[in-house]
Amino acid sequence: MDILQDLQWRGLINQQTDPEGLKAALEKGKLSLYCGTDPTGSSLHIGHLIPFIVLKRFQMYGYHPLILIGGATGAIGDPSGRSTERVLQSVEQVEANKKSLTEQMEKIFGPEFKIVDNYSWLSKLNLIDFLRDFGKNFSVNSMLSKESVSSRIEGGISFTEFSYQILQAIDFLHLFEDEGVTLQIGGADQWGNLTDGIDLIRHKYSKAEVFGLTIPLLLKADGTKFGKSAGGAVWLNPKMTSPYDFYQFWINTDDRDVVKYLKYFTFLSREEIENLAKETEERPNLRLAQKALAYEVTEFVHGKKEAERAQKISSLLFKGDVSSLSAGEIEEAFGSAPSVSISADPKNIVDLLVETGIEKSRRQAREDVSSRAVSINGKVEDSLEAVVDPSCSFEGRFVLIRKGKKNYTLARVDR
Ligand code: 629
Repeated sequence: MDILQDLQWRGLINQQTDPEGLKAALEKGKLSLYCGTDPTGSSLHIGHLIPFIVLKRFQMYGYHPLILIGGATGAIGDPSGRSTERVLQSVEQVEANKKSLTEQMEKIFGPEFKIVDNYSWLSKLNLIDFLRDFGKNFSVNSMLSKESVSSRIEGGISFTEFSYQILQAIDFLHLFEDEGVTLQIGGADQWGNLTDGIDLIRHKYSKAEVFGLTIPLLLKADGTKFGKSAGGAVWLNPKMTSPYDFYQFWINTDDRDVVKYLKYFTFLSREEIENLAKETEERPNLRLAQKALAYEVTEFVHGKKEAERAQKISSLLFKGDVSSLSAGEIEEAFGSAPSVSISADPKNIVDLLVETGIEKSRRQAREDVSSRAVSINGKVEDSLEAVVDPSCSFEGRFVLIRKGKKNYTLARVDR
């Protein structure tokens, strides 16, 4: 299988400017390509990840990928895929975001990925040169016809965002000249920006063989937006979405989506993915495909140690075996569950449930305990006389209270 067949099989190709030409160029061997992202936030989320994983796939086939962080374009705002004008970010904000995104990319993709910042060339352009050297090559009519602009004519678009496409085109030209980059990839929303770059390069170098390739927008089987969990976006920054929550997001993938995600997000082989597809058909309740997906993506983003830890927490919780978790693991697993604080002294179970607000009344608390609906640190507690000693569990730091099937409350012990 070559890279294009691989991408095709994975369903990762949306549009290509010149499929035959790109195929021929790839067959020749060496080729450099890039994908950019703007520092509009302090972390990437899993939606951003797709084209960068595609970069990695190219690298695995021996091509040379570059990541561009848009220090300049991030200060302008891409109208692509947006229905309303963006609020300008402050220069300091762009700077801070750029720093975190660069670190994040370095951590995930490693030192063999070159990272460039378009601020280093775009900030050197002066207005007169910009209009003379580049503006002349853009027809306003064609700029207006781009989906990113035409969809905004009615609602309005500023000159700032309207000009964005020229900047991204200059980037492609710059990377073509300086780094020999001949292919730009991006999500489907980037098509207009990619083709602008190719047109600009061809204005100057009429015989240049340059290409654009876009990746389909990922849609979920149930029609809702990909990449959102109950708590909002799924971030790559472990401080914003813990590795355990990240793992959990993938574990919860619908059977109808799981094979597609394995193809998009993992480096498992065709054979491995086809086996998991068969497992999902024949034994969906084992959720082997979801487990493989969660492990692989968590490992790619957070590393082996975190992936194994998330896997362990998840399987112990599934078995209801919380007592084998460490205090740190409890904190990670229940960090987003409701939490209360309690004192360190031993207390009666009914008092505990009422004082923490888990139960509204003593009567209700007694009823739930007697009917075996309450468990403490993973064990059902049905005696009304039971005493809970916070110093006895999870290094004296937590008591984990469960009411009903899965309503967990994490009681943090005051120290
Ligand atoms: C200068 C800036 C370039 C090349 C690209 C860019 C960024 C591009 C953009 N991308 C999106 C972003 O930054 O806005 N103009 O949020 C985002 N991208 C990943 C995918 C995308 C795209 O980071 O390409 O399609 C989302 O899946 O929206 O010289």
